[in-house]
Amino acid sequence: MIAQVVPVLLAFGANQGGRADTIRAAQRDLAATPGIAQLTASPLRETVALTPSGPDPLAPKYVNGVALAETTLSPHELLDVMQRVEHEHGRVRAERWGDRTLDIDLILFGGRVISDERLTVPHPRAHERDFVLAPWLALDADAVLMGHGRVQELLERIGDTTAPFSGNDPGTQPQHDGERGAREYVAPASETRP
Ligand code: A4P
Ligand code: MG
Repeated sequence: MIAQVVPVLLAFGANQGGRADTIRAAQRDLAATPGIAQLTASPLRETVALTPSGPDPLAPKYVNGVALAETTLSPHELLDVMQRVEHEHGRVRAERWGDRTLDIDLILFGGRVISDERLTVPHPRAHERDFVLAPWLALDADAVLMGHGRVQELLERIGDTTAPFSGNDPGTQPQHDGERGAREYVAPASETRP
């Protein structure tokens, strides 16, 4: 049987350590994983930490971004890969919405609606998060979030508090993400066809 190729949207967040380097390394790891191809990453944004009691400007800021990709993995196989990559980049699950070196969320898996004990897709909070919508819009001006409509309109409705990330985290190599343009091909397509 030929596996079906499904477009997916992944969201990345980090507010500890070398935030941008960790996200870019995780995206490279995902792009090199069998069954994941055509990974295209958004520019990164710096964002205020959203905590269970609301935005906290005093908490360590996040770097956030999204990536579009294609996969022949099942949703749960993809979640396993995402959680392995989180773990390899030092993610410790301590408290919900707690500070983290890396969080990877599955926002969309093709047109599938999934609701079980491990996975809720489309991601139930994506439509109200500027730190997901803003980088997604930079990647795809026509993006639509299934069940909620155009990303541009959603972002206008909630307001965009995110900022371009062009700085460096202490101890990391200089990078100027904001100058690279909206699309960054993390791995050549020829190397990563599923
Ligand atoms: N899970 C269910 N659905 C999904 C999905 N679509 N994608 C399950 C990924 N995981 C999904 O996740 C807990 C469980 O959710 C997983 O075991 C998986 O089976 P987690 O990553 O261990 O915990 P978490 O991330 O703390 O919880 P949660 O509810 O996923 O939080 P969110 O919604 O990801 O929010 N502020 C800023 N500025 N930027 C951020 O990126 N992120 C969060 C986390 C909070 N505040 C933030 C940011
Ligand atoms: Mg998460």
